[in-house]
Amino acid sequence: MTTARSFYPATDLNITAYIPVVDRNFADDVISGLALPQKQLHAKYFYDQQGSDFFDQICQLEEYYPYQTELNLLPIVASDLANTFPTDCTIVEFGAGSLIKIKPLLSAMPGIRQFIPIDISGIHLELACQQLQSDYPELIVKPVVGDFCFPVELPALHNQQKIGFFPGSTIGNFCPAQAASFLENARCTLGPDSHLLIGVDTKKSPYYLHRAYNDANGITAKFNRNILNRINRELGANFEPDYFEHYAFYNAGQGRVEMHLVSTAEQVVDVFGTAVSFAAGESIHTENSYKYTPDEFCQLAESAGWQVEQTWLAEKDLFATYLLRNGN
Ligand code: AVJ
Repeated sequence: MTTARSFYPATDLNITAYIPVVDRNFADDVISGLALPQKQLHAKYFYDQQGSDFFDQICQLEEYYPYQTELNLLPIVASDLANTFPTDCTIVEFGAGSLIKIKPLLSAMPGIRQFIPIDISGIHLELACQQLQSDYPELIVKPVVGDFCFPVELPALHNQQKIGFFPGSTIGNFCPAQAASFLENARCTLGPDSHLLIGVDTKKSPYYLHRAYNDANGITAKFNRNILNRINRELGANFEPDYFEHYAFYNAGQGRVEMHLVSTAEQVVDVFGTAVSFAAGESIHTENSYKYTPDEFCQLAESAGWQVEQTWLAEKDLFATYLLRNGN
């Protein structure tokens, strides 16, 4: 109920092959997003196989500080947490991607028995799990392909201590109200006495933020445009990605980096049988990446029923990790 199947068995027709069908959720979201006065696409649709690969390349960029900054902080977090969670813990990671950030936790916290990574990109997740399993043969790995924008059904978790893990400031893709409801949902999913370890990008110099989303090699631009290629591939549209410019800037009033794709010409695109027209200079808003001061984030977490137990700030306050506790 959380993920749309993109294939179904054609048993009625007595054919053994699976017939690909268009993912209705994706198609409907794209059509309705492009019908808005400010055209928009949901950032979760960046992450097909190709988009997940581009995102991995972004993480290797010197300009994209959140990745390496958080990765440097996690061994410290993990050694602080080793005593808090000594035995029989299950970690549930939301938006697990390439499964790199779980490694410092697994290495320093022997109490982690079981790992449940949730990701929207099935093939990417499967490959990453195989790799992780060979590095940590004792670990029980139970991947779940799903969209954590909706409540995700987890495998039965009996009496283990549950720790949610949501690194990378992925929460920044939600607007604050959605972020609060994500946090509430996660609290219900994880249950009483659970914890949530969450990485959140901080507010900082707009120059520094701008650089992180406008890298010199244009990888972020490729990542941004890939969403149009994906729509072409999966929904049979005829976007000409070269006629859309990557545009990213820090919107200080909203406290977020915005990414857009700006049409360089007046054009009409056929999307799944719907004609979508663009004026020259008109944009599709493809991503928000909200930044929070520690005070702002603690308030948000508390409004969603979590208590903030511990805060770790990276060098120069470039990034923050919080340990939240479900008091209920
Ligand atoms: C994965 C959503 C945290 O917002 O910084 C990176 C995605 N977009 N470069 C972010 C992203 C452009 C990233 N998140």
